[in-house]
Amino acid sequence: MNADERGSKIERLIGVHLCSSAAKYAVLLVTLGLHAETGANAWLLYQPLDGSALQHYRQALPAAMTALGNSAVIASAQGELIRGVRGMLGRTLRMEAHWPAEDSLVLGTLADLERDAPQLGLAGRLPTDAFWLKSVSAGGVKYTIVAGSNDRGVLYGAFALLRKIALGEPITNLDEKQAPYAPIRWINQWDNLDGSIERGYGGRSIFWENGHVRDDLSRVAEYGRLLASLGINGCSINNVNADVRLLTPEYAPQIARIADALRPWGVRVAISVDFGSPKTVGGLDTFDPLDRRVAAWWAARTSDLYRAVPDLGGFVLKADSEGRVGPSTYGRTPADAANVVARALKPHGGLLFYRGFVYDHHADWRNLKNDRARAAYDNFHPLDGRFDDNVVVQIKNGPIDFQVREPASPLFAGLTQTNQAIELQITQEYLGQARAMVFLVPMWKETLDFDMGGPVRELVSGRANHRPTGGFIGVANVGLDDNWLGNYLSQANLYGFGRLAWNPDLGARQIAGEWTRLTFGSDPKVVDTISAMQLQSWRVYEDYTGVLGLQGLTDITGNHYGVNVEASERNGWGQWHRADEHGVGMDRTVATGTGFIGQYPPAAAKLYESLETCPDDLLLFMHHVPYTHVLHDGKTVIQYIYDSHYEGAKAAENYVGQWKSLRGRVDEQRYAAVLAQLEYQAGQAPVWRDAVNNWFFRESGIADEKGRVGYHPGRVEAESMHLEGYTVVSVMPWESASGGEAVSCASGAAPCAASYRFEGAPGWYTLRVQYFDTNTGVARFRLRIQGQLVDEWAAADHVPTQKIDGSSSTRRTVAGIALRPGDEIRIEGIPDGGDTAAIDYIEIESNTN
Ligand code: GCV
Repeated sequence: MNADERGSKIERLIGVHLCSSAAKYAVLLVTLGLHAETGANAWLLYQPLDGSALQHYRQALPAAMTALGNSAVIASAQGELIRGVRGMLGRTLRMEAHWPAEDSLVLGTLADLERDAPQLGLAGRLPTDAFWLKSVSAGGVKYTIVAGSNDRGVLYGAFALLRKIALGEPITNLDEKQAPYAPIRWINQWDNLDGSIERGYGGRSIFWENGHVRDDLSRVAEYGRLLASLGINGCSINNVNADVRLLTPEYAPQIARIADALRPWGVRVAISVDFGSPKTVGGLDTFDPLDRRVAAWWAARTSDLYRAVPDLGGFVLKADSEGRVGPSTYGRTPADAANVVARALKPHGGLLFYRGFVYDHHADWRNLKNDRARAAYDNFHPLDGRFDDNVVVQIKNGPIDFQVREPASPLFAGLTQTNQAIELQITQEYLGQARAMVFLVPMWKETLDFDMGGPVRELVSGRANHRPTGGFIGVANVGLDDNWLGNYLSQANLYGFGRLAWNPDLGARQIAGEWTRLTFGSDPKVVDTISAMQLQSWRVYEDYTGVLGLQGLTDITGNHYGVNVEASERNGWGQWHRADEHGVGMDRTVATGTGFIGQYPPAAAKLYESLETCPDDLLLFMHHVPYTHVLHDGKTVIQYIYDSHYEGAKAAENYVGQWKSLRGRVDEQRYAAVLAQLEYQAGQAPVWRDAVNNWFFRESGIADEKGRVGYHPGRVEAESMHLEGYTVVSVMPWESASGGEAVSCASGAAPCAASYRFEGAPGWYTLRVQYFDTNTGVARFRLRIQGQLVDEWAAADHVPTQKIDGSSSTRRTVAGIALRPGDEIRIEGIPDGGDTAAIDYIEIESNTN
């Protein structure tokens, strides 16, 4: 290979062409040290090293690289090493087509290395997808070997080597073998064929638009790269609420295009299918799983698909759940349903993922013995051992539905002769929807480490019961947004999921630290601050949205986002918390309740059944208690509710200051975007705090012993202000607005104004305007003090509501206002479309600093 050929091959491999001006620009940015980051490369930034680290790794790493094998996956590994080393060390590895006579990086499967380079003495076996990083000397030449059990293992080894450099870990005298904890390390995407994504907060689908696969699949390949860097080896590409069209012949070549884009990264594609397909698209008069024609249809259709995508990973099936048809139509079981599809996949090596999320969403809420939490175990445990060996029962981490805190699903222990996988939700459906910082790894760790006759991680991976397969599935729902998930900080959850799927023994602290270093650089102040914020964020979010196992007190029949304490009650969805004037919590005990606790193995059941031993964090998930019940920490339930909501909201407010301390240490683009996100969260948290606390105060009649609930010094309700054009409206639910009311400017009445005469002491103040930003238009606001315009802004956010409620409630903070007694504080609202420039209140806070 001549120099030009080598050069262009490298460019092809790394997918970059450094034309002269781009190269100059890149150099300039490197010099400045703080690139403007879009987030597209997530944790694969390969930021330039400097100082002694740069010298060290330049010396430690050879100049040349060779690879045994020429598969697309091995080519990805080579390309990634070139890209990463160039980024971090400013050196371009020279590719050698032949066995190198100089110190080199050598890539290959262990089998190829044993065969082609016996002099290295590398022998043995590695588990599937495992890698071995090894420093070897032979004939006076030093080799850094990246060996894999297969091509995928080589790719994972390449990423691991680069990660070591980025994290400042040693790469000399290497002898490190790593094998994945479980075979299944998959992503599910809930993308619809029209390009929308159910519970997706990072933009439109990277796979689909207008009913077909996108022409441009470059983001799919980039996604494959991110997934491969974590060792993720499968991805389902459409919503589990599956579109039946996907099984029609015209989609096979389209699915094949996605598979082609992901294959170089070792990621196998799977699709979600609809159980009614034999009838709806197959033209049969039935989809009864025990009907021979149905079995034949699944077999034929599956074979057709495998002709187009020979390495298809399999199918995901949601049946008899939330309106999806299933085997119950014919009185058949989930095992009957799973097996008929699994048998069609079996000859092709495919897996059938049958979702354990099967429950009745029309349950009678009046019956205190009804309990949705029981459903997965009740439906699947009796069938244990009756599923074929290429069926995997895919079980959500908790028995309800990705709430802010749930116990581990008892079904993990309820299947010992059936493959299973844990389903974790990376997309933050019930956890702030990419608007709140919530690092989910600590939550996932609690579940994976929970002992149910063996830790959950051992049960789901198949290790505990010696199953042929098992593992981890993450619902990611990335989209076309540059940063994939709608904000920069949520990327830590995708990273964390992948790292845990590879090795669930890793700690949350380690994962947070790694991710921060890889994503924001190694400045210790940055690493410490962001890691600390991430590590506290789940508890903070829980503190102001759903404590003591209450789950999220959100609008569960609507957007799953804003506060709505009673939305879960008096309907069939079964997310009841059963709060009334006497007490709160679901009685799930065996003794007096629904019996859910009895689904756990004896030790866990004993722990939860007794009020003495049930952990406070899950108390109200397991028990119904009076508000005066005293927790292990010595507080009453009601006081704990009040305190934690104040603490959570305060901690959310503190994020802003913590983040501001990083100004100049994080590139301006991410700094500004994260700051805006955290300021928004700091304004949402008090909405939750006040709503939940006021609701429980009214219900229980028990006052906050610290006197805060219902008392807000400095707050002036908009409805008590002097109104011009604005009218007072009742807000539903009442707790989502201060005093249950707001003022709204009917369109056509524009502009409206609410004013207030300040009578406090002269001084410096911070003004907070709590207003509502619905997604029905872009209202504008002006703040005047004594006629002087001091701020104006547009309500241009896209919160998931059209209503004046807890979801749209947000705030504007204006610091540094000098007020004198008699000053008029005046807010003018200019409505737009359906956005009525509604205001809840203002808060005037003395600020002498
Ligand atoms: C894809 C919850 C979500 C649904 C989701 C469902 C599931 O109910 O709100 O959007 O549907 O879980 O996991 O199937």
